Parts: sequence; C-alpha cells; structure tokens
Amino acid sequence: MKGALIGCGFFAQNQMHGWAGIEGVEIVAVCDRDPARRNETATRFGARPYADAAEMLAAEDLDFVDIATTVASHRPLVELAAQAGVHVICQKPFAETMEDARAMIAAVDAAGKILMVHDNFRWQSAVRAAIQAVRDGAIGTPFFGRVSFRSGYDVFSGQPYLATDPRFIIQDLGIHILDVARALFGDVTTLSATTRRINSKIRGEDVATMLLEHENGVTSVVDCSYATKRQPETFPETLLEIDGDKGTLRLDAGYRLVIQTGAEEVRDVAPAVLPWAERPWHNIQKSVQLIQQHFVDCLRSGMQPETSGHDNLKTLALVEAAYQSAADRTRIDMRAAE
Ligand code: NAD
Ligand code: 89Y
Repeated sequence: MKGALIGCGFFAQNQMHGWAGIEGVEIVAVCDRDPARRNETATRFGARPYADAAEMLAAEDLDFVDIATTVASHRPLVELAAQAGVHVICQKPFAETMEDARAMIAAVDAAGKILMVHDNFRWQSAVRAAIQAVRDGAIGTPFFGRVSFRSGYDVFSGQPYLATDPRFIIQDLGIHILDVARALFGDVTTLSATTRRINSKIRGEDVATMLLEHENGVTSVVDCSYATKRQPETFPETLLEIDGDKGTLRLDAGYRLVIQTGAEEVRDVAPAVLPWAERPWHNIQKSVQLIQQHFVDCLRSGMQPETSGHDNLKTLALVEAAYQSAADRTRIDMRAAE
C-alpha cells in the first residue's frame, strides 16, 4: 500500500515513524510548503519531497494520504485527496466548523473512499485496556464515568499555535477526551460545560469541565486542564473512574488498571516504549502506530474505522456544544446539534 504525508511538522515525525512500523505500507512521498521541513523529513524517511499537495497527488500513484497539517488547511486538502480518488487519514481537530466537516465527509463519500480522523487517544494502550474491560462487562453495566486529563506540561514549546489560537484545550485536547468518553459510554444526549483561562500568557481556555448524559443512561464528567501543577506530572495520561452495577474500574496514574468486583484485579497496562519513542510521549507515540494499523486493517477489509469522518462528526458536535454551553451557561441537547 502506498501513502503520502502532507505536513512535515512537529507531530508528523511520529506519524512517519509509525508508518515505518506497519507491514505492507510505504510512505513514498511527503509534502510541506516549508522547504527545510519537507526535505529533512524526506531524507530521514526516504520519500520524495513535494512543495505542493496537488502536484504530489498528480505525480504519485497513491492508495492514501495522511494529512498532518493544522486544522485550517484540512478542508482544501481533504477535498483535493477526494478528487484524486485516494483514502484519507486526517489529524484532529478534523474541522473548524461542522459545515467544513460535513463537506469533507461528503467529498470522500462521493469518491467511494475511506476517511478516518486521527483521534488517537482511544488507541492509547491503557485506555484501550479499559475500553475492552468495560465492553467485556467486567464491571457490569456502567452508570457513572470520569474521564480526566490534568497536567501542567509545557505543550506550547512544541506547538506554539496552542498559545495563540482563540480556542485551546477543548478543541486541541478535550476533543480526544470526549472521544474516549464516547468510546466508553456511547453517544451523548446532553452536555454542559464551564471553561477558565488560568495561564495569562495564552489566548484560549486552559481548563474545561464538562458534564455529559449518554443515551445508555451513563452520566460522565470529562475534565481537562493544562493548569494543573501536579507531581508526579501525568502528561499525557488519561485517567478513568468508572462505576458499574457489578463493580468499579480505575485507570490510575502510572498506567495502573484496577478492577474491583468483590475481588481486586490490578493490571500494569503501560504502553510499550517503541525504539524511536521518547518519554513521556511514548504513550501517544504507541497509539499513533495502533490507530494507523486500524486504518490499514479497515482499508484491507473495507470496514469503517472507529473514528471515521461520520463518527467524528459526533465528537466535533460535542466540542462545539462545550464552547456554546460555556459561553451561554446553557445545557445543550445533542440530538439537535449534529
Ligand atoms: P506544525 O505546525 O508543526 O506542522 C504543520 C505543517 O504543515 C507545517 O510544517 C506547515 O508548513 C505544513 N502545512 C500547512 N498547510 C500546508 C499545506 N496546505 N500544504 C503543505 N504543507 C502544509 O503542526 P503540528 O504541531 O505537527 O500539528 C499538526 C496537527 O497534528 C494538528 O492538527 C494538531 O492538533 C495535531 N496533533 C495531534 C496529536 C495527536 O496526538 N493526535 C498531537 C499533536 C498534534
Ligand atoms: O495537540 C495535542 C494532542 O493531540 O495530544 C496532546 C497535544 O500534543 C497537546 O495537547
């Protein structure tokens, strides 16, 4: 299977390493407007460099493109890929507006290709172990969940746009945590949220607390912070507390999964540190490879990815609803919001 990467920035390096570990896949070309970035990435991974995505799509015979640019360029690039008739995997946040998201989904659908959003936190090894345990009924039927990400890690040095974009934590990070809540408890009926900015040097919100009602009756709290000065620092771990009618599940700091149902089971669910990975990012880096493997499995089988464009519309609707609820102090009915 032949692929090409568009956007050779900070996070794309993880994606290139990830692809190198997937059997039967070769990234034959990379594209970036920035000459230093495209040439360095092309040399490091042995691919042909392009300055322009349209030129690359015309010149190369590709099965898929991997879009690793920031959100503003997603719509034109996804539409270009659809016109070229290739499958698409695109980084989160997928779109700045629901209208853009719907247009991209329609374009790839019309081309008869698969579109997956790279919303990878549900593929973190520890989170995946918890999702599997809940789906297997380990604690019976869940009625309460807390999906929590609290950190003081400096994300701004690697991703400076996070300090200057008008929206920060919900659009950048909360989107993953909301997606994990959906993977655990399913679709959402209502959402309410509060936001704060604690760090005065940034433009957007760095704290968000969201209350969700799910269709299956679960109530969940999704809480995110980049203003939490905690030792030990837990970046980039997602922590979980889930209560079911037969027991409780906790995913605690240090990748420790605890399931209590009378008896107690404690599992070490720490992610592997891949040879190219570095702590503390190894958790996210391993999840990149797992979501890429899922994408390739879907291309081979024709199955829809878990975070397909259509599915991700529901996560994006939660992001929009959270900003709206925080601004208006209202509770949003999600059945009207997609
Ligand atoms: P970045 O700014 O470092 O890199 C983006 C690159 O895209 C730049 O080099 C830029 O020149 C290039 N680019 C932009 N538009 C282009 C176009 N039309 N054609 C060719 N090249 C173009 O950004 P980043 O920090 O690597 O983030 C990229 C995306 O990855 C963001 O959406 C971010 O939210 C996401 N991200 C995801 C995770 C995750 O765990 N899933 C982690 C970090 C970042
Ligand atoms: O951009 C974000 C993401 O997707 O995961 C962590 C991150 O890099 C910073 O919040």
